[in-house]
Amino acid sequence: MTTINANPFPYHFDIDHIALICIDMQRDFCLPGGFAQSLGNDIKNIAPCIPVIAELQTAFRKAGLPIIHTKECHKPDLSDLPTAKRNRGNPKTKIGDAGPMGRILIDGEEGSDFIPENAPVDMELVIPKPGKDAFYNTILNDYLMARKITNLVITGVTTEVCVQTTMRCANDRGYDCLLIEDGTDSYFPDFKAMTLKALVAQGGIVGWTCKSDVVLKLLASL
Ligand code: TIU
Repeated sequence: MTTINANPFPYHFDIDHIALICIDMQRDFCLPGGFAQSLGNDIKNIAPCIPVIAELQTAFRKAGLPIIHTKECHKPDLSDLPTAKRNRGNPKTKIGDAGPMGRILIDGEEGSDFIPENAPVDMELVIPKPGKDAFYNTILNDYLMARKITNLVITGVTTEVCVQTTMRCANDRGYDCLLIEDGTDSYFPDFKAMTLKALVAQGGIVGWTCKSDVVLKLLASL
C-alpha cells in the first residue's frame, strides 16, 4: 500500500491497481469553433490544466501505469443523441451540425478528437461516451474490473460537468477516486472551486483531491 497526502485525509492505494483517467481533452472543448464555444463558454479558462495533464500522462507512461482517455461524442447518425441534449440551450450550432472542425461533437470528426498535448499514445484505451458519465453506455466498468483497477486518478474537463459526474458514478461503483486539483478546469472558476470543496466534504463523500506535484513526486520515486 502507498499513501499520499490528500484532502480531506490521506489517500491509500496499491500501485498495481491504479489508473489515470483523462476526461474529454478534446478540441471541441478546448479550441475555438467547438462545442464549448457553441454553448457560449470562454475556452481560455480551461487552458491551465492542459500542461498539467500532459505531465501526469508522461509520468504514468514512464511508470508503466494505465491511462484511459474518454471523449464525449456521438455516432454520425445521431442515434445515441437524445433530442433534449441536442436542443438544450438552443445553441446556434447544435451537436451534429457542421462547424470549423467538422461536425460538432461527432465521433471521427476533427473537433471530437483529442488536443495533441493530451492525446493517447500506443494502445491506451479510448472510451467514446455519449453522456457526461464515463460509465453510461460504455465498456469502462468492464475494463476496470477485468484489470482489477480499484483506484482512479481523475483529470480533465470540465470540473463540474463530466469530471464531477464521472467521479460520482465511479464512487458509487466502489472506486476510490483522487481528483487532481490543477489537472481539471471549468469555464467557470467559481464552479471549479465549489466542486472541489463539495467532493471532499462530509468526510470525502465522493473521494479525495490533491495537487499534481504530490502524485508526480510519488511516481518519480518508484
Ligand atoms: N459544457 C461543459 O461544461 N461540459 C461538457 O459539456 N462536457 C464535459 O464536461 N466534458
